[in-house]
Formats: sequence, structure tokens, C-alpha cells
Amino acid sequence: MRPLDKVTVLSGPGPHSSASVQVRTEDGSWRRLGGLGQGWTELAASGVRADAMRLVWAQGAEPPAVHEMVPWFADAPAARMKLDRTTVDAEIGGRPVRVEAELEATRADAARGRMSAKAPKGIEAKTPGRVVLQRGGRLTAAVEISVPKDTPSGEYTVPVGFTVDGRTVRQQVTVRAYPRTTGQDLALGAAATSSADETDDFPASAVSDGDPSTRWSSPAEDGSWVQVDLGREERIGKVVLRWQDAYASGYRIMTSADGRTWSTAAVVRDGRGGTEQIRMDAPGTRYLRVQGVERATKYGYSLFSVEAFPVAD
Ligand SMILES: [Ca+2]
Repeated sequence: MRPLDKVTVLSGPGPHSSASVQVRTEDGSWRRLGGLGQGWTELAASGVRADAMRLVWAQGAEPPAVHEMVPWFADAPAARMKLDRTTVDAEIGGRPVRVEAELEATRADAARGRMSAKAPKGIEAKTPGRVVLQRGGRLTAAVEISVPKDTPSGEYTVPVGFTVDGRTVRQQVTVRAYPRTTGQDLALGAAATSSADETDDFPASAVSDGDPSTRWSSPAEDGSWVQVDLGREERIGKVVLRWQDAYASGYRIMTSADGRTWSTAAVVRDGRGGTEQIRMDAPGTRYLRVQGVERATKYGYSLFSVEAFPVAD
């Protein structure tokens, strides 16, 4: 049993005897909401609790052609909201990041609502505010998230809501705030080593030689890795990987000051190959390793380059 707001019936045109639109109420009895019109009929149900609906017409009368009967429930939210991304990387002091919210009216009425985003301290979030959706309407509204320059690195949660008639549908955005980096690739020319190379034609040194045509390839083993020695400790804010077709769907960026004790600076579980930018805040990084976890293909891993950019002062 759910409270009904309205019932819509789509029926065929043409003459038919008048039919009655009815719903079954809590005590099992049928209540008449009104008569069936031509083509399109919408009747108010005023919140009556019901679990079934039917059309009734006189015995022997010509039956109506019924295409669809739609119950509109009064306890359903007036709108749906779906964010295109629920995790975003945002540079501290950098440009705003846009998250798009798809809003859809889900009742037999226009939805007049308000979008809100409750940004925690250190994060700014802007929404369009008032939003009007026509009946059956759908539109995309942007939430702009920015991280002012003195905000510490880290993860922040921004709840986004769309409120219509006092009911709110909600989703959250996780904002990963990362420090701004310079454009200087510290891995360029760095000594590189690997767990193993597929052949001598694809050595570890190819990831840091500055030549976009050369590449390192590993044997076909998930746990393969390649690393660069930056020569001294640096605070790394961004790593850029340029994959050949044989990429990793899962991998970690590991960092170390001495090449023996390692920390995980970033975990990637949905690697897509191509050029990937991975943000982090990894001070004390002399050695930087791309540690494979899961191969995306039957081949090993193959990287044209591993680039490491330091945090800007
Ligand atoms: Ca190369």
C-alpha cells in the first residue's frame, strides 16, 4: 500500500462506453477516482493508500483500448538527481572543477526546487540555486567546486542536495584537494630500474629518456614495476604516465626516500591507459615507483614515460 497522488491512463481514441478508473484501498474495497476520457485521462487520488488499480465498464459495452495506466505515488521524491562524478581532483588555489547534476522531474507535476551544496571548511561549492523542471522534464545543472589556496591537502566530502516541497534527494562528492605543481618533470633523465624488462629493446630507462617513441615493457606479470631515482628528496604533487596499449587497470604509485621503505602515494583502481595524471602530495620522494597490480591486457605493462612534477612553492 502506498499513497497515490494521481493516476494517468492512456487509452485509444474513438467511441467507447464510459469506463470508471478505480483503485483498491486498504480495506480491500475499490474506490472510483473518476471516469475515463478520450485518449489521456489524469485523475487526482489525493493521497489515498492503494495497492492496485483497474478500469471497469458496463457489461456488454465496447471495451476501451488501454495503452498504459500510470500510478503516481505521493511518497516518491518529486525529482531524481544523478551526479556525473562522485570523486573529483581539485588543485588547491586552482581553477574550479565542475560536477554535472542531471535532474529529472518524477511526478505528474513541475518540480520547483533548490539545489544546495554544503561545502566543508576549506572548500567552496556553487550551485545554480533555484531550478524549475517541467513535468517529465530533465536538465543538467553544474556544481562548481573550488579549493582556496590555504586549504590543506586531503579528502573532503561535499553533500549535494535537490529539495522540492521539503523533500531532498542527496548525493555526495568526494573532493581530493591536491597542491599545485610546477611544469618541471623531475623524472626526466633520472636513472630507472624495473622488476624485469620484456626484452632488451624495452628497457626501464625508456620511461625517463624524454623520447616519446621509446618505451619500457614488462613481462606479462601483474606485479611488475618500474621506478625512477630523482637523485634527491622532492615533494611530488603529480605523476603523469603515458601508456602504450598494454596498460594497467590497477596500480599504485609508491614513493620512498631511501629505496627500501615505501609508502603508497596513490592507488588507481580504474586505470584507462593513454595519458593518465595522478595527483598526490608525497614529500620526501627520492624514489618513485609505478607498482602494477592488475594488467588490462594479456600482455605486460608498457610505458612510454613516467613524469613526476613537484609541488609549487
Ligand atoms: Ca620514452
